[in-house]
Amino acid sequence: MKNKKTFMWLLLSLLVLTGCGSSRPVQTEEIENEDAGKIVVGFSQLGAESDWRSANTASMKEAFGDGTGYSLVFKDGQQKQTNQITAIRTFIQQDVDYIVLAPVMESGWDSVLTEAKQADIPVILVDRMVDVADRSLYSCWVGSDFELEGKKVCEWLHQYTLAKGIAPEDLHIVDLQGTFGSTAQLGRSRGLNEAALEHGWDIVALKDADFTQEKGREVMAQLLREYHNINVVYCENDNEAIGAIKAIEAAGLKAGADIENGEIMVLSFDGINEEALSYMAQGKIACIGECNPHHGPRVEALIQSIEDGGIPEKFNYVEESIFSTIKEVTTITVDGQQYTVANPFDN
Ligand code: GZL
Repeated sequence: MKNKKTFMWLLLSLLVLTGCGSSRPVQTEEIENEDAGKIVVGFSQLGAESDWRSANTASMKEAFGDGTGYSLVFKDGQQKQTNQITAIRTFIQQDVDYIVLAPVMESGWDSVLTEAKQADIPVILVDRMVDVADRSLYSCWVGSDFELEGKKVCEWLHQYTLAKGIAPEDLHIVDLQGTFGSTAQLGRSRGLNEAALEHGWDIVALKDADFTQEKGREVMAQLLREYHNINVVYCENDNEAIGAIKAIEAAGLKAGADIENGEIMVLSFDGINEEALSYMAQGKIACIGECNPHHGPRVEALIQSIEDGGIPEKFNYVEESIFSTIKEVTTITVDGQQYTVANPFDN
């Protein structure tokens, strides 16, 4: 990929310097002197909705930033698929070497990724997945197993109820779902649904809280007005959990693990947000399923593998832990694999 771009740049520079071709000075965005010889990466990030997303963006900008052999063209989709599709079309026009996409939702990518394929530009997916008929539309994907994340947090909850002698039918759970239709939401919601069916838990309600703090607060406040038996809230990310805790406390209730004495147990995902971790230290968040945002180095390694003529693994999962300060549950087993529950404050 790089050689093709370098040749084109040199040819064009020659034309401009010798006065051949157009007399107009070349005024296009993609032909920047300092980009010559660099691998140009167009990154369509879905938004800036959460601390996890900010950490993911920082990781990508570090991996492809100044001083690396790359030139990064970054576009923030502001959580709208139409913006991401426009960004990809811009990358195609700019004839970047690679397109990296963190898709806001799974559906709706077939035509624009077909355009990228027809332009012979490899697409690498990061974080979430796309649901396309033709998997050759992307070279590879790196991210988390979101259903496993959900299974781990739910197994932690199951082990907690066993340790405390809480009957499964006494759990009344609300699911504050992430951005509806995103891979993270689909996987984490599936994990809860399967555990509830297996253990006989009561799922009181499921509501889209879009991975944001404000929506988490708003949705939890509404649910507390509608239902008076909620004793577990399953937040599909930390920002939602912070919002839910603010709603719980605004309603004069208490976030905590003492379900039998009226506290509302808060479960969450990510483990990035300092405020969420401080809530865990205060006992307001009982368990967090880790979700690793540091994909920059992994995406860079995949690009290098392709540059070196290799064919990377199609799906590349990151290792993740589970966090809690509650001593009753120290290990969990999911799908035959044992996981140690880590206390994030143990140094
Ligand atoms: C998970 C990622 C999710 C995070 C949220 O990989 O897609 O989106 O869990 C973020 O915090 O908004």
